[in-house]
Formats: sequence, C-alpha cells, structure tokens
Amino acid sequence: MSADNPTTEQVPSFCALCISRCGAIATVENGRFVALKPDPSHPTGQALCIKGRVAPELVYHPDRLLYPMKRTRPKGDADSGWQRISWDEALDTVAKKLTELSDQYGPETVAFNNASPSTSALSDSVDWIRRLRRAFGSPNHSISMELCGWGRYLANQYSFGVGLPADCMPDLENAGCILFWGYNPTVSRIAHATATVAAQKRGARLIVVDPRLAGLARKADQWLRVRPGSDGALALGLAHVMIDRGWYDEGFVRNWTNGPLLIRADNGRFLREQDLARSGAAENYLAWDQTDGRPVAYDPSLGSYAADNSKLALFGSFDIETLQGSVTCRPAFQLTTELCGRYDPKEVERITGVEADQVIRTAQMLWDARPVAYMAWSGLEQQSNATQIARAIGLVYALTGNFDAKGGNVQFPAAPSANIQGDDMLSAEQRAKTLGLADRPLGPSRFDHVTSAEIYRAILDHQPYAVRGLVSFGSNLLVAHADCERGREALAALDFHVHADLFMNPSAEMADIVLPTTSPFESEALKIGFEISEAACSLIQLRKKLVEPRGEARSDIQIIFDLACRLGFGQVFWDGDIDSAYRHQLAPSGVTLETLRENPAGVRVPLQTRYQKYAERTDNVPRGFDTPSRKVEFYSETFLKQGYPPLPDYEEPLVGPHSRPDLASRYPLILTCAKDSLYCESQHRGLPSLRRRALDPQVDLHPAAAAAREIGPGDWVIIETPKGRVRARARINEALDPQVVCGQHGWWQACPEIGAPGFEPFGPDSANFNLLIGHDDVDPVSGSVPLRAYVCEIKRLL
Ligand SMILES: Nc1nc2c(c(=O)[nH]1)N[C@H]1C(S)=C(S)[C@@H](COP(=O)(O)OP(=O)(O)OC[C@H]3O[C@@H](n4cnc5c(=O)[nH]c(N)nc54)[C@H](O)[C@@H]3O)O[C@H]1N2
Ligand SMILES: Nc1nc2c(c(=O)[nH]1)N[C@H]1C(S)=C(S)[C@@H](COP(=O)(O)OP(=O)(O)OC[C@H]3O[C@@H](n4cnc5c(=O)[nH]c(N)nc54)[C@H](O)[C@@H]3O)O[C@H]1N2
Ligand code: SF4
Ligand SMILES: [Mo]
Repeated sequence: MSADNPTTEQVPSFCALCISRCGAIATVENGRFVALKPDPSHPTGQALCIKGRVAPELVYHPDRLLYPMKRTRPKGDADSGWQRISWDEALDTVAKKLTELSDQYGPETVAFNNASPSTSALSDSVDWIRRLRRAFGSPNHSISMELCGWGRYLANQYSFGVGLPADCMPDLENAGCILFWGYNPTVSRIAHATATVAAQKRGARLIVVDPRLAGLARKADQWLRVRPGSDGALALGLAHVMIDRGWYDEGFVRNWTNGPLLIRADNGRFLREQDLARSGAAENYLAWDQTDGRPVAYDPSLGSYAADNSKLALFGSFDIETLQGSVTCRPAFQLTTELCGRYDPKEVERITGVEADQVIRTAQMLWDARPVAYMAWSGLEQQSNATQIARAIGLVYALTGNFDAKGGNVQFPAAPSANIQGDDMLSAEQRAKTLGLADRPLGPSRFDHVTSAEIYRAILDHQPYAVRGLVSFGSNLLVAHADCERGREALAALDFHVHADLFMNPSAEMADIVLPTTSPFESEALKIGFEISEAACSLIQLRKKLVEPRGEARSDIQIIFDLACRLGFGQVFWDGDIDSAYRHQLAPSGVTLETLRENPAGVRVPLQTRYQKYAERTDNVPRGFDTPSRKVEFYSETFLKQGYPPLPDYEEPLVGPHSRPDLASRYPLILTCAKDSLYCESQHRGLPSLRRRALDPQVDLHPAAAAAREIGPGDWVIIETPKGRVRARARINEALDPQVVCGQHGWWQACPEIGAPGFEPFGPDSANFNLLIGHDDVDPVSGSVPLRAYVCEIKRLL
C-alpha cells in the first residue's frame, strides 16, 4: 500500500458501539478506517445511527489512551501524574497486587466491573470477564444492571422463569400489536426501530408508554403520557380492564398460570395437600373444582391437576376444612383480580395522568390487535419500584396469552455453543459471599452480581466485609451512577484499582493503573447470534479487525487472557491462546474459525423457531415454566417468604410528590431523564460531528413551567433536588406534562476541536446529572435506583 497504489477495501462488519449491533460495511482506505455504512443484507443492518456513521472519529480521536500508565501522585490530586509504563510492567503490577489482596483478604475483596454491554463493545468480552472473575474467586461483579436490567430480569425470572423481555425478544416481524414501555428504540436500538416501522407498514399497531412524545411515540396508535414512576398503576389498570371486559386469554390463565391455585387467607401461603391430610404431599398445591365442589390437587412435578382443567375455579372464595380447622381460600387469579380492581380507569387517571378512556382503548387494542410483542427498558428500570412495575407489566402480558407465541415475545433458538462464562468455577462458598445477599436475597446477588452502592459500602464501611481492589473494563461509575460523591470517596479509598478504557474519564482518573483498549474496529470479536429475530439469531460472525490498534492499545479480550495467565489461570484460558478459546466456544455449532475468517459477513446456521415451548411434553409432562409451580406466577410465594408483596401492588416512587409531601413546596417538579441518540451514556461528547449537534446538556420543561420561572429557551438553569444541584440548558417542550421535567446525564467531556467545553464532574458548575440522585431510596428487590422519578426545582441561572 502506498499513495501511488491506493487500496480501498469494503469489509463486512458490525458496529458494536451499542446494543443494536448494526450490520455494517466498513470502508478501509490504505489501512485507514474511513467510513461505516449500513449493510441491509445483515439481519440488523437496515440503518446505522450517526454514532456508527462517524465511528472513524472515535477510532482516530486525539484523546485516545495509547499506552499503559501508572499514577505517580495521590488520588484526588488535580494532576494524577500519569506516567507511561510498559505492558509487562502494567500487567505484572496488576497481577501482583490482585494476588496479594486475594492472599491476604480472600478473592472476594477484589470486585470487578465493566461498562454496560448495551452501551459499549464490552459485549465482545463480558463473558470472558465473568470467567476471569470466577476463576479468580470473586463473586462481586457490577455491570450497571441496577440502572437498566435487574428490575425486569428479576421480576420475570420469578414470574415466568426467564428474563423477559430481554431473553424473549419481541417478534416484531409477526406482531399484531407492539407495546413499547419506557423504551425508545429510535435512540437506543436502531435495529428495533427499523423493524417496528416495517411492522407498522404492514399494519401492526403501536402503543408507547412514555412521559415524553419522543421517537416512535409520534407515530404510535396510542401514546400514554404516564407520570414518571407511576407505571405500575397503569399496568394494573390495563389488567383490570382486560379482566373486567373479558379481554384476556382465559385458557392461558387456567392452563399455564398459577391463577387457579388456592391461597390461604390466614397466612397468604398456597394451600398444600398436606394442609388437608397428614398423608398429603408437601409439594402438591390445590385448586377448586367448581363442578364437583371440592379441592383438587396439582402436582408441580407432573404439571397436572387431578381434575380436568376446565373445571378449575379462577374466581371465588371457598371455606376449606384443613388440619388446622376451616380456612378461607381463594384462587390466585381472584386475588389478582381484586388487586387490579383497585385500579379502575378513573383511579388510574388520577394516579398516572393517563385519561381513563385511553386506558380502556389501550386495553382493547392489546386484545383486538394481538399477538402482542412488548419491550420495556430504562423508563421503568430506573425506578424505586422497578421490580413490581415489571411484574405488573408481566401480568398484563400473561393476560394476552402471547408468551412465546408467534408474533409475541419469543425465545428464539440459538446456535449451539459452549458456555464460556465459567459458572462452575466459583464455589458455593464464594457465591455465598456476594455483596448484598443478606439485604436483597432475591436480588442481583443471587446471580453473583452486585450494585455499585454495595461496592461503595464494602469499600467505605467494610460491610459486610472490605472490598479493597477493583478491576474495571470501561465504565464511568462517578458519572453513570447516583450518589457520585460517595462513589468518589469509595474509589479514592481503594488499595488498588486498574481501569481499562479507550479514554480517560473521571472514574478512570481515580485508578492506580490505566490500560489502553482498542475500539471494536481495531479488534476481532466473535458474535454468536444477534438476538432480535430468528434470522438474526442464526448468524455467527467473526468481526474482522479493520485496522491496526492505535498506539499500544490491546483488545479487552487480549487483556483478559494476558492477565489470566499472569494470575495463574492459564489452564482455564487456553494458555492465553484466544483462537483456541474461540474454537472451544464454536465447537458445538459445527462452524469453524477458519470458515468464519473466510466469510467476514458471517455464517448462518439453520435454526427453526419453535413456539410455545412451555406446552411441549416429555413423557406426557409439559415443560411448563421454570418456577416453583411450573406455571407463570401471578402470585409469588417466593416474594412473600422474603417479606415482599406477593402480588405486584403499586407503590408510589419513593422520592415523589405523593410519598414525600414534605418536599413538595421546595421541589414541586418531577424529574426524569432520557438518553440521547448522539451519545452513548457518558461517552462520545468529544466527537466533533456529534457534539456540533448538541453542545450542552439540556433539560426539557413545559412552557408553563418555564414561564412561571421566567425561563426562556436556551437559558442556563440550575436543576436542584434534595440531593444536589447541576446545570443545564432549558429546552421548551409542549408535549410534557407541566409538572414533569426531563434531563440528560453523562456530561463531562470537552470537544476542543470545536471549542465545546467540558463540565466538572463535581462542584458548583457541574452538569453531572447523577449528583441529583441519592442511593437511599432504591428498589427493595433489585436495588434499582430512581433516576427517572425524583422531585426537583428548576431556577434560571443569573
Ligand atoms: N443512543 C444511545 N443508545 C443507547 C444508549 C445510549 O446511551 N445512547 N444506552 C444503551 C443502554 S445502556 C440502554 S440501558 C438502552 C436503554 O434504552 P431505552 O430504555 O430506550 O433508553 P431511554 O431513551 O433512556 O429511555 C426510554 C424512554 O423512557 C422514558 N421514560 C422516562 N421516565 C419514564 C417513566 O417513568 N416511565 C416510562 N414508562 N417511561 C419513562 C424516556 O422518556 C425515554 O423515551 O439503550 C442503549 N442504547
Ligand atoms: N441519570 C441517568 N444515569 C444513567 C442512565 C440514565 O438514563 N440516566 N443510564 C444508565 C445506564 S442504562 C447505564 S448502562 C449506565 C452506563 O454506565 P457505564 O456502563 O459506566 O457507561 P458509560 O458511562 O458510557 O462509560 C463507559 C466507559 O467505558 C468505555 N468504553 C467504551 N467501550 C469500551 C470497550 O470496548 N472497552 C473498554 N475497556 N472500555 C470501553 C468508555 O470510553 C467509557 O469511559 O449509566 C447509567 N446512568
Ligand atoms: S445504533 Fe448506532 S451506535 Fe448502536 S450499533 Fe447501530 S450504528 Fe452502532
Ligand atoms: Mo443500560
């Protein structure tokens, strides 16, 4: 290659900058990555967002970290005194420090964290990070899911036995009705947005629940402008109308949910066979046979009742003779119906601001236009009641009967591959030490994951024991998470902290050693399935390294494997040979690494979607659902036993106008936030083509709220909450409820090329949104943090 002999290559690839993982064609000219275009032949390649299109600016950005560095000045100093070191010195130091900490205090004293795989190319490597962490012996891993994942995951894990909707994707190609709840794929997942537009073109209905008229809400058949955080009441109200009008799949409720199972009024537990007779089975539940007027047993190991299902009562109240005397019992569906009955459309309007008529119209549309495919995300994850909101929406979804049905939410098949996350490497003894297990026994700790707040507590208060080391692959804890000041104290108090990243950020600035990582365009990565459809799931692609790494940057996977060998885990990391690891991972698929290298656009393995797999039978026993009753659990004894409400009753946001009337006069507005299509979380403000389009952090407010405060468009304002204050520029938005304002997080980085300023992550001039939010009032089940429903006041900055 030379200037006289230019080469231009068009390389099939995919953009890994966010969850969309858009199929793309990269142009490489003379060894330089110059453009990225959509690849419509790829199942996620209909379009690219602007971040993808300007990806070369990210790769060649002047602020990229190029060399490993160590700090030479104390943490918290304005100047960290970063000094370039060799990779050998960096990795040896990291391995030595981590080993020392582990030897002295146990491996649990080292926590791991990484940038969310939804907002970075960490999806390339997060499974390997888990493997490394488990081989090391630490149960403590934070991936920001308390901000966008655990609520739904846990709720539906307990209700449906599976993470819904993320693990059972909306089948947009076949849906009759698409429901987006606190989800705006126009910004956050282009591949879903394009698929939704296509679905609408062929006649699918769209319902959007969002306080803002944003993205596809503008093109929706129903846009429900819910008050932030009141989503649970809306879901129960929809369920009420559906049940009341008979707009629900009674067969699904009867056959596949725990709706018929009887609950004792005296203790809230399911009535069991052993309650009726000493010889009765402890595991067997009971339902009411309304034809014969007697209780009938349900054996969860067989998934069957001792009577024909059509005889089972879903409603009613029955006095049943037990060994302890007569006990009133009701079917779980009766109790569910009673709960929903408290949320008639008028009450829903009062709580949520969504008009009663619209609640009814929406319930009818869900029924008439089914199959329903739904997706819910940040809008209801960043809530102090996230888990119960997600369970209430799960209830609505179960009423449609569309779980795993064509056009509903489907568990698409996956190409067979070896699980490389090292699940069996972490002993039960170490798992039992996961931070947060005692406080939130049903929470992330059950899955050996922790929240940032739990890590901060362990670092600062040594509760339940001391965390002294942190290994970070990307992430920006001090900007992404609430209670930033406590976060800063915690990071400063660590004995040892290593951070791998493309850029220095305010959190990396607190590390002892910083390692430079490649962008996804400078590294190879294996992707088995693209999640969103059967076609997408069938594609295996080995993303090509487009260009050589900048400076001495290494891929995260390379760093993980290098570190694993130095820590003495070579034998479970193929002695550092990544190709061998990929071969192991791919073996069950029958696709070889060589074939993938020869076919950079990927290889499709034939997969056939099977629907309603819960009804498949082996030896006449239905597969059912992975829950204690083998049914979808409307009513959860698991929750009850841990002291949580067994039904997903609505609770007001903990820092809202109703639960904190004491704050109402000082903070009369309700604060939420949303992501920007130009930027991923706290990244990308340094890219000129993006920053030019949005120079400063914005806060949207209604014209009436602005006028009452003498605020004009573009004015700098202060957003103030009981926790802190930050600045932003006012943007007037007539579609908002006058009491609701919507901010943006993630602002700290400058873009010197166009003279756009940075913002201090802390202090009076800060624009770090999460200084506004405390960690005190979090979801009791998942630890989710209320970034999307808080009280605030806005003042013009003079
Ligand atoms: N461009 C871009 N794409 C991204 C990211 C990014 O930062 N930028 N981040 C990635 C990550 S990590 C994630 S988790 C996903 C998230 O993807 P989304 O969940 O789609 O992200 P948001 O747009 O923040 O939130 C969705 C909607 O929730 C609404 N909302 C706010 N408060 C409430 C509420 O109380 N109730 C309801 N029902 N809705 C509410 C907001 O107005 C917003 O339109 O996106 C991923 N993709
Ligand atoms: N107020 C408010 N706060 C929020 C949100 C919100 O909507 N509102 N959203 C929250 C959500 S959903 C999430 S997931 C979290 C996100 O929080 P984080 O996961 O911490 O994401 P970022 O803040 O974008 O920081 C990502 C860092 O990782 C680096 N990085 C990017 N790609 C790579 C890579 O491939 N390898 C390595 N080693 N580093 C990389 C980036 O350069 C950047 O420094 O923030 C959350 N915080
Ligand atoms: S939506 Fe944009 S950033 Fe995300 S993968 Fe697609 S092109 Fe990349
Ligand atoms: Mo996220």
